[in-house]
Amino acid sequence: MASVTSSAVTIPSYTGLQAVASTASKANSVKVAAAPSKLSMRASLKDIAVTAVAISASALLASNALAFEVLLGDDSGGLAFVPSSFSVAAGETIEFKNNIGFPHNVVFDEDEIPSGVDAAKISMEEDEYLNASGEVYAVKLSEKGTYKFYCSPHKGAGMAGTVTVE
Ligand SMILES: [Cu+2]
Repeated sequence: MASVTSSAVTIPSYTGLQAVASTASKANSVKVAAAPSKLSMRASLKDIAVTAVAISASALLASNALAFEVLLGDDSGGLAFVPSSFSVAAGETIEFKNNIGFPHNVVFDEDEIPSGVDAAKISMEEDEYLNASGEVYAVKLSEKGTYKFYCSPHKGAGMAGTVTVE
């Protein structure tokens, strides 16, 4: 019995999780318990691959039709919103996406937005930051007009922008 157990464990050539699983299902519970590290490692690698696919799919969705994307920090390391001046439709999602040179944030200037709009409701806190590449701050502006915004850590360096909601 002991020799059968060890051969059943070493037979799988690990061409895929499927092969491992079907071999394991023919084994009794003792054998499954004895086949530990390779099986669990395969499973976790597969989980990681599935997660990566899910992330790239949602990133595609987000950057294509559903939202207007603005990068925080230009690709050469400049402290800027890219683009820094743009137009969106009322209610369209704007995704401010952390790129380079962070921490950044997005604060709308309470004196440079349409009257009646509460700057606090559409802004990040002055001391709240996007700290990792790819982090997103998303906002929808429903009132038409011109809005000016800035990044509070880099306001002095000119990191600011204008969005026109049409
Ligand atoms: Cu910044």
